[in-house]
Amino acid sequence: MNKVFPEGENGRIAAGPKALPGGEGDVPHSLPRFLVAHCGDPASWIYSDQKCDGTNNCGDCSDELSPVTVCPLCGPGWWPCPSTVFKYCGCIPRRLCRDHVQHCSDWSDEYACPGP
Ligand SMILES: [Ca+2]
Repeated sequence: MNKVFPEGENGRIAAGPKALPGGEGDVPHSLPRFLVAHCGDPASWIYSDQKCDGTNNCGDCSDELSPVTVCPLCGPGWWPCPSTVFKYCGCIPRRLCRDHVQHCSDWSDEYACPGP
């Protein structure tokens, strides 16, 4: 599938459903249903492969966290914690651990995470 909207850091999509084609409230009926996932806000939608990809695409993390979305545990390159960064939700990339900048609300990225 070709995605035509701008991409953010590391090829990931810049956060926010409003960046998507069609925009808020305009679920593309031309797309197969399995390609579209809804956010906690029913007016917002994302592509299905943006669920559980570690990036806050819905803006409220409903694509990454329960009760709207059930994701597997953080992958090997990720550290589980409540993120202070809008882009992330329940996991942050381990490369952000031990960089002397807080990325977890409990500071576990600096004190508990062993690093990348
Ligand atoms: Ca996501």
